[in-house]
Amino acid sequence: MTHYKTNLRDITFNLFEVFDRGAILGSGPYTDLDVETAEAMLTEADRLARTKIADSFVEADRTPPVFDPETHTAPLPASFKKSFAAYMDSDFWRVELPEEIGGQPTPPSLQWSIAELVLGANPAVYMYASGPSMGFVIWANGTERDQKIGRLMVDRQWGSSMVLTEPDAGSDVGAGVTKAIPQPDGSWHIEGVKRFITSAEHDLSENIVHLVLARPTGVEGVGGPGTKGLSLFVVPKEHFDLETGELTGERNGVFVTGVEHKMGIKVSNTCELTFGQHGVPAKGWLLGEVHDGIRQMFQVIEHARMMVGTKAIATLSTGYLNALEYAKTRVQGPDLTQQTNKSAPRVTITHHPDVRRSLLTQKAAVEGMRALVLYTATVQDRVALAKASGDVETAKTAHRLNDLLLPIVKGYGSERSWTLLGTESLQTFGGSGFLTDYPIEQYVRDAKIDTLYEGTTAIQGQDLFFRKIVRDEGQALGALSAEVTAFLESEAGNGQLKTERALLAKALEDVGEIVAQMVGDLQSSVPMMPESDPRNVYKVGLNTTRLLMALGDVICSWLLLRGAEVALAKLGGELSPADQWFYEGKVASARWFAATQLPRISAERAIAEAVDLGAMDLDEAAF
Ligand code: ST9
Ligand code: FAD
Repeated sequence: MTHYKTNLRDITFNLFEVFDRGAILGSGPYTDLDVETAEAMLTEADRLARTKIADSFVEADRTPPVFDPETHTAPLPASFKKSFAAYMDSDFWRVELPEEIGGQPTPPSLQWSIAELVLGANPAVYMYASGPSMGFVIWANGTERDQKIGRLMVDRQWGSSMVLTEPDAGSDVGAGVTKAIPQPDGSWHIEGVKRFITSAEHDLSENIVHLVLARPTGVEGVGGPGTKGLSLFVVPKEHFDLETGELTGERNGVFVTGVEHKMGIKVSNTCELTFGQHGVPAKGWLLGEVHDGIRQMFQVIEHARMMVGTKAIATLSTGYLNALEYAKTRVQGPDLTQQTNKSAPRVTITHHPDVRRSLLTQKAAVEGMRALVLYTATVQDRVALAKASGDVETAKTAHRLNDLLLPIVKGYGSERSWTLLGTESLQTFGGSGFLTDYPIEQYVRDAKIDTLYEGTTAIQGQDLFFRKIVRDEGQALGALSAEVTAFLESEAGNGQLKTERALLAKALEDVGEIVAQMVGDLQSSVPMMPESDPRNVYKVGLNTTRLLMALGDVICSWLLLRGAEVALAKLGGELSPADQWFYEGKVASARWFAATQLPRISAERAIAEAVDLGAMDLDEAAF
């Protein structure tokens, strides 16, 4: 039986009823795609995810790959290979690629809907399958040579890895010391050790292309300190013929020298990757023949941050649905109104108010965050459509909004998902949740990584405030705020969402004040300002994660209420019982989230406004 429970109804509700994606299908770049075809794709992806892709989820966790130091290999279990093959055979990965290199033009909103289904079923399948998409990045940034490599990665379905982290360079990528030394033939020799590299070794494809950040040496004007001194290199595991892709049989000098033993996602190989230390040079090629590494790598990182947020939310979704199923059948204790009657009939735990609190908390959070992912994806639709029609200004504005939303999808999405999986989904099972008989304990182990890789939550909070708000001069935040305000001023919900609109208005005001406080603290830390104190920037740093979480709550609540508005309109008409319950559930989620989550933001504002330097003044010895 599959571990994976999906909520396709909620995905299609967001896509077609709330965000009206039907309006962008059938024309422009998506001429060949109508709503019916999109729905058929989702139905098939849902079926595949629940069956063949999910099939190896548990077994691969229990029998993870074993690293062989003699051969530098870590082969994957047979069960996982079957799941991977089913995904590759389905061609769903092509939706992320342009037609020119074998892709199927698909709006990002539909791409991420399909991705949710795969990532929830078996996240490592999606990650091992990223080679063709990485090929696209190489193709899009590359010279004629790189474009050939990019195409080969698609045509031959090669694997790939993104290679940034080193033992002393984690969050601080700019501390990386891996070197790149130019060669007379135009190639580079890479020397150094990278760690924690996902998918750097496996036996799912004949070749793996590593995209590596390294610091050029011996070249005038490039390779200085920090991230700006890093360049991006294409480093294959096996050398190949550039025209045909046939492997030459010559091994490149990049070897996996260790695979980590982890808490979760055990089937996803996390590798130490050593360059040029096994008697063979690790040969690489400078991507696009330009020294622009960190900017190029961020094209991959942006995609991967969206992916990690989507993975986290997909896992919470199946965690909630498993918990719900269990709660409907687990009989324990009497109804609270009968608690003094010792012979009262025992009821299923869904009758207990505290279990209902927990279930609604999970349901509302999942639906809010799914809406957050899909709203962000619609902003990416906007970018894609504007680019296709040559509307540069719209593309830029939408890109800025996408930039603002990404740390929220990744940082807020992963924090809320992981926390709720443990405190609510697992808790609903009682002691049984702690057992390996149910998938929840694996979900909790597998989802913890989402708050760590692709930039920890702290990094997402700083990215949000310093780069996406301050450096952007509040433009994207202002645009988003205007969208929320327009909703607040509308008659959304036909009078039935008045209380929730008032709660949202107050939360929007509170979050605005948190931003104002942080901007004030930042300004007061800048030398030249009257009475400035450079240490005041610490006050900002004490509030960045707070802002990330508070803004995430506001956006999720707004999107839930937009959904509730649609649902209320539908509830006025004739409906099947299934639709009646679905729409009632949508309204209930939105109300619950607004009532239980938004009032907390006033407390967060008070905490933010009261911030002082006490935590920074405390001697380390006193901790
Ligand atoms: C990892 C992988 O953890 C885990 C999962 C792997 C899954 C498998 C792979 C799947 C991959 C999918 C591939 C397919 C791709 C398909 C794509 C299809 C389209 N946004 O602020 P500064 C840039 S990997 C954009 O001074 P510092 C920008 O160029 C490891 N760009 O930073 C900027 O220049 P400028 C993940 C950004 O102080 C320059 O960086 N590791 C952004 O030098 C310098 O900026 C991490 O994520 C942004 N948000 O360095 C590290 N930010 O300003 C986390 C910066 O002129 N640490 N740039 O524009 C950080 O992010 C740090 O903040 C830092 C700081 C390193 C950026
Ligand atoms: P550190 O940077 O040492 O952070 C430790 C703690 O300090 C964290 O809580 C962090 O939030 C905090 N901290 C650090 N700096 C700051 C700061 N300036 N302000 C506030 N707080 C800060 N990397 C790749 O390149 N490619 C991959 O494919 C890849 N896959 C991975 C897979 C797994 C399973 C794991 C565990 C890691 C992977 N990574 C990969 C590395 C991952 O991106 C890093 O672990 C992550 O960026 C954090 O770096 P770190 O572990 O060195 O922690």
